[in-house]
Amino acid sequence: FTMAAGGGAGNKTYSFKVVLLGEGCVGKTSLVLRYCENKFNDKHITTLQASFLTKKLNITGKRVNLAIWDTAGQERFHALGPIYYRDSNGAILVYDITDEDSFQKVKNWVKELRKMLGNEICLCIVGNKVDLEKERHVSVEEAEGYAESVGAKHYHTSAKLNKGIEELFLDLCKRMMETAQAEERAKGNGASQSTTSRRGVQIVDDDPQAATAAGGCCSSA
Ligand SMILES: Nc1nc2c(ncn2[C@@H]2O[C@H](COP(=O)(O)OP(=O)(O)OP(=O)(O)O)[C@@H](O)[C@H]2O)c(=O)[nH]1
Ligand SMILES: [Mg+2]
Repeated sequence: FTMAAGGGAGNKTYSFKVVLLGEGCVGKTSLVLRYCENKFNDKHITTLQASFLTKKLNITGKRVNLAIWDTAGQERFHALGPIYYRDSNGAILVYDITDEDSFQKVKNWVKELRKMLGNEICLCIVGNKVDLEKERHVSVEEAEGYAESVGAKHYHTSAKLNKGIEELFLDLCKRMMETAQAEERAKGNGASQSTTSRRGVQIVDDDPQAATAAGGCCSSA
């Protein structure tokens, strides 16, 4: 099928997997909880291994199911990273703007992801805790310049004040949709097997007869 099958836009459901990575205590869980449940907890409850939440969106008439994987930042869990990022469509690399080391950690994740996955994953670099602007230790210019230099987009968020989070996920979804559409077109043009299935993207047509599940996917949809 093609993107236009079934009479035009509005009849597709995209399923994307997104992973959050970053040092402990930068606010990964807080960002996900704010986004999915509009909750915020002042206490730091360390994530063990990883946890998973889902979110449904409708973007210009197209349904998007997000599976959001919140990973543990503690160094002892680092080796589990590949389990969660391997088949992700997008990665959100979070640092705390008051903590320089956490920004260095983002750079390490970028290196690892580019090495393991190449350019096929949409990267977001997120400076969280912008409500603590007075204690900022990572310069905006440096962070944005770095993001641009590695082909990532940079965002400023506060899970505490619910700032920048909707924009972050919406923008990421749009980028992942563009990537999926480009891959679909490539497939339609007779290009070799798309990498879509490897990365777990699934585009399902509403028409059950035309429905196509593009390979093994993390989604239960
Ligand atoms: N001021 C402020 N504090 C925040 C913000 N986001 C998170 N926090 C606090 O930072 C601490 C750590 O937040 P978590 O979301 O648990 O951090 P995490 O990155 O999931 O940590 P690990 O699970 O250990 O990797 C908590 O005390 C949060 O309340 C924010 O935007 N502003
Ligand atoms: Mg956590």
